[in-house]
Amino acid sequence: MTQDQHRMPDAHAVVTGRRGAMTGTSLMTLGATMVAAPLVAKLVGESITPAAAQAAAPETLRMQGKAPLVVLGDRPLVAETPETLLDDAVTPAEKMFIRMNGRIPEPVADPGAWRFRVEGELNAPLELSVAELQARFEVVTLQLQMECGGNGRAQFQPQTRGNQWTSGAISNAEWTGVRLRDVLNAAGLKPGAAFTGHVGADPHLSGEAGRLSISRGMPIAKAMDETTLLAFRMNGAAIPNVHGAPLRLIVPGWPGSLSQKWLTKILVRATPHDGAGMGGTSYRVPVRPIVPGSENNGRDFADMTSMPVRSILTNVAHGTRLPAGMREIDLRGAAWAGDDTVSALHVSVDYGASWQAMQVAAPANRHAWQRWTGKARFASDGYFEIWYRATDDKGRMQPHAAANWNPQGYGANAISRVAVLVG
Ligand SMILES: Nc1nc2c(c(=O)[nH]1)N[C@H]1C(S)=C(S)[C@@H](COP(=O)(O)O)O[C@H]1N2
Ligand SMILES: [Mo]
Repeated sequence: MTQDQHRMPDAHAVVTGRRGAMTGTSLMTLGATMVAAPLVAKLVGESITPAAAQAAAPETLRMQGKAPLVVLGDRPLVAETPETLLDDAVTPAEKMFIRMNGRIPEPVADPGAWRFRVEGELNAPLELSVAELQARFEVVTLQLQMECGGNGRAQFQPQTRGNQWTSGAISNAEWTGVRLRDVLNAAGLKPGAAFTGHVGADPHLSGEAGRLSISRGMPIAKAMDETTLLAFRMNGAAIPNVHGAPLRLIVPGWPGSLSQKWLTKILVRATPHDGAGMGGTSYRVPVRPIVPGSENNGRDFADMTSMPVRSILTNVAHGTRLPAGMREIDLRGAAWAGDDTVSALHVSVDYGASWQAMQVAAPANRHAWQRWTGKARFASDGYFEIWYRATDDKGRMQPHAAANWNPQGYGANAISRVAVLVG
């Protein structure tokens, strides 16, 4: 099998199964009792888990090498990671969310022989194998967050089209590769080099040869950022096939769609790239806010760049029931802010009337997410909601409701809420 001529494996043979309404952690066994209460239904529209927002129980991914992720779509395959599965500082392969736009290609037999090209506005276009990339350029290893541009989409009202992600389209793996910047410098940028365009080898859903499922691009400055990598290893092992082996682009902090999997080519262009997923309302948001639910062709929109600040709570699941008399619970999670860093994480157990500061660790390196820890205190037994809110280093907080409504539902980063019942 060559990289340009994939058979059409049936990615859709992925088996899924129904499961209970809540995510499967040990705490949830107790929590399920409580979630049956109608009050949870009233929370829909906030980011209170997809499970609660759906009448039917979610489908669970059953795929070799993957945890029981929540399946949002199977054609193409899309699965999100419940927040409580994101409790590791470095996201293990099995817990990484999956976003396919086309079909999953067949694994390649010889990863080192995979060919990659840079062409376009360059003095000397290059074609190199993965083995040559590795030998010729400095190899770096970084923890990098990768978040889908549509993460949080389920918060939008009215509902927007696309996969109804809650907060689980995020990963923070440790990627090993070479800097795209070093490769572009070796090829020599011409003065007109202003944008990139990315090409991968996954077959289109239709099966039509040569048709790309997604092909996005970015301004050259982001391509030249020292954390933009051509990655060939993940978490010290081979990249799993579904996550883009043998070679993928990692563009941390910007919409995940830029992080092309099964990467074969990067075009350097004088004008913005015009591939699948560019222009119109694709990965574009209003510059001037529009009326929620209104029609818009996106002509006046701007391409999404850095993702907004967001946080997750990774050790307490929504619907957790705690023993009577319990007055304190340890909390921990992660927070990130695109190209920026997170400067604070606050928790409220009284609907935002008062907030307590948690401890936020420094990122392992630029563009890694940050872990946070702290405690929530309850004045009595009863029903509480833990609200958690991150603030970035520019002072921007997660808002109370998803802002800047747009037809394809990008950039929703409202405060998340997890319900707990004490006693
Ligand atoms: N070749 C290719 N690259 C791709 C995609 C795809 O469908 N094909 N999906 C993109 C999108 S929209 C996202 S959010 C990330 C998801 O990466 P993951 O599935 O490894 O988590 O990959 C991006 N790169
Ligand atoms: Mo995405």
